[in-house]
Amino acid sequence: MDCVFCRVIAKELPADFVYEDDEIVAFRDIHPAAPVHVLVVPRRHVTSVTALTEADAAFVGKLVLVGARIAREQGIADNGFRFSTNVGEHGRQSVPHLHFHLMGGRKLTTEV
Ligand code: DGP
Repeated sequence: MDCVFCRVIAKELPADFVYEDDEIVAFRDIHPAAPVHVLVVPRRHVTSVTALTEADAAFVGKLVLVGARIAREQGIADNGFRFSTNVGEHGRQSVPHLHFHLMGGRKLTTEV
């Protein structure tokens, strides 16, 4: 298995998990860019949002709802946060396994 997030999900690599269910996990980013920086990740290996289909519509909704739930649990929902996904080279995606960055805990810049 050469996907780093598949290895994290398989517990072959350590991570600080904040959420797990049968389809989705969330763990803290190894290089946090904000006081709260969590990655919301499908267990299933999907490269990016461009690999999703109409059949994934409900699943995408669940990913967003899990992100909002973790934001509330982490205490950043009231002041606001960013929930974003990078895609491909121009999007500066470095790990080719779909993930949403949940970032908050300070006023973010346009860059981060
Ligand atoms: P992106 O550039 O959008 O593909 O974001 C990938 C993020 O994943 C980046 O912020 C660093 C983080 N990351 C990379 N490898 C690991 C790891 O092994 N563990 C954890 N917790 N985060 C990782």
